[in-house]
Amino acid sequence: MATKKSVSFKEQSFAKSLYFGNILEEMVFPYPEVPSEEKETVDLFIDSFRKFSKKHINPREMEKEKKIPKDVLQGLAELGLFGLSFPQRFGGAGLSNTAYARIMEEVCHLDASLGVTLGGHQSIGCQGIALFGTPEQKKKYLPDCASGKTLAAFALTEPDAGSDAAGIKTKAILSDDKKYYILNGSKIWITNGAIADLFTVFAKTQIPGEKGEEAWKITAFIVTRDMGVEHGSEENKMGIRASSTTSLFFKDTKVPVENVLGEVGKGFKVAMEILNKGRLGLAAGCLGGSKRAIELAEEHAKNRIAFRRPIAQFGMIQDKIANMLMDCFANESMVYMTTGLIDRGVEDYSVESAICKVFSSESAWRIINEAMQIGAGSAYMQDYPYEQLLRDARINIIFEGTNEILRCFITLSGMQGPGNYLKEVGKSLQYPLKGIGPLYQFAIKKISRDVIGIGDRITRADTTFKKESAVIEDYTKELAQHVEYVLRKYGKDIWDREFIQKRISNIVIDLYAMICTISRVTHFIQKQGLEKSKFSIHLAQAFCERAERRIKRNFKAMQHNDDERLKLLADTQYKHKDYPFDCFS
Ligand code: MYA
Repeated sequence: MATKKSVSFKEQSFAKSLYFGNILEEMVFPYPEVPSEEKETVDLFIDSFRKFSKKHINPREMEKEKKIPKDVLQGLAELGLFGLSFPQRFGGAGLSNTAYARIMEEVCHLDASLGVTLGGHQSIGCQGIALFGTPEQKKKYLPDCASGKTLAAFALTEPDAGSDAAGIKTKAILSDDKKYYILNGSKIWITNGAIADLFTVFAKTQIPGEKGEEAWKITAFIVTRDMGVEHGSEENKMGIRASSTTSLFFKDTKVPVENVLGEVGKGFKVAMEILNKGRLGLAAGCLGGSKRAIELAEEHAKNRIAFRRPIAQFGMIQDKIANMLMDCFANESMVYMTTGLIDRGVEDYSVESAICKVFSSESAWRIINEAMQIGAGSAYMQDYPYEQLLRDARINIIFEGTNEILRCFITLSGMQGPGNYLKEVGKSLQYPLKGIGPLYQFAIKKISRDVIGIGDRITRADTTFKKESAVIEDYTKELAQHVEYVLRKYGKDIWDREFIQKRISNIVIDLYAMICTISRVTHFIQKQGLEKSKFSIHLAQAFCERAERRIKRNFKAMQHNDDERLKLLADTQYKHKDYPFDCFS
């Protein structure tokens, strides 16, 4: 009888395994739990933040003034909020990824600008030093970053390089004495641009290529303001107005060679790894905003009387509240599942983190928008917090990787595994002896999936979720079949098939959301019994039912769609300057 191979947490990616049709349930069951000592620490942070904010923070006022007062930043620094996840030996609080996310959630529950400032600093601004810094760099820079004495920023985006991050033009040329890199170029839309003193900057450096030719590759640098960094004026933004967003300019900025972060020429990977972490902080922030919106909407719905009843009792309001809740619950389950995976040592969480960012930002947008509808006329007025919440939330779908590029990433990165196997299988058939290894491995994966069923069963979910588990199993199998089909059909041209990428990413997002949700509620049931878990069981089942419908639609549309017509419509419109119809012509 076949026995399951034990899964090494560190080497696996749960989301990527779905593309092979495998469900690595050992990774997602049991739902990760925070040790009680860390819970106490987080409670202390949250409690002190709440007390401080009650006295000193006025989100509406900060938005009007378009800045966070210095004493607020100072107060947050004193509370230890600038170095939450950095090691204690460098002055940080040494919190886990889960604890960090929980505190970011709390901060953004109050105000997104605060979250963006703190996140811009430690999720991405100086995160690179913690992840890739040498012992000297960490010793030199992290303590001041952790204490809040130095505020940090992440400088990647340029006028001609946003989603296509590899296209940056800022150059770093090694000085003749080889002691400095001279930076020239500019960056745009940099969070903390005007208030930061330390920047993680990405620039192209000249590297000898494999055949002796020179190639320009990205390198990451730690740049401090005093090396010569200028910033532009504050951007006038739709939301997160109290946070600082400016351009940055480097004009013959001399950066010592010791300030190269990671390896020369390997800066793209440095940027991506930082963003993998950053996207989770953002997802946790969106969760905070979503919870706030639900609370506001609920309060309004209970108190607003129409037709002699609180509007909370009307079906259309109940429908909204229920949908907001289940989206938020699924989002929360995914975010803390993913941070839990990282805390348990998983190294590749890039796809999971992108999934959380996409789901979180879009669900927050839906939830806040629905809260606004429930709050109706009042919510539209600036005297109430809804409209600021809505404006603040919009950016999340855009920054730290637009949701469009992240959907491409989720699909293409996930397909890379099966793609490589198929490529190797192709080679194997050409050179059967040399390729016996890959061919054998692919066959094993395929047989284990299609015949024996290894790795495609959910055995650890509570029996309450029998139906949901079966749906995940069936659709994971179907996903792998579709992946194999499109890879065989399009080969590497799949990168240019965005309609397909969108559908596959949406299926994977929903599968991940479903499994995280049922794992979490299974954990509740084991801890507190069925009766006390009823509310969460209903939430999970309601969410899964909707996710199932979406997945079904997406699979169906893989075969039956009008993608070509949509392309034609867009291309035809591009030939016109304006909207070409008028009811009078
Ligand atoms: S910061 C700016 C954000 N910018 C972006 O996110 C850029 C988006 N673009 C990309 O991510 C990349 O360019 C993509 C790759 C994905 C499109 N992890 O050939 P490739 C590897 C690990 O596919 P490209 C901001 O907004 C890949 O496997 N590795 O590259 C501030 C390959 O490796 P290998 C990765 O086609 C906001 C290699 O790289 C990853 O050029 C402030 C090349 O890949 C990855 N993820 O494009 C926020 N991706 O060669 C403040 C790729 O070995 C905080 N690779 O095969 C807010 C918090 C609070 C929020 C509160 C709200 C309420």
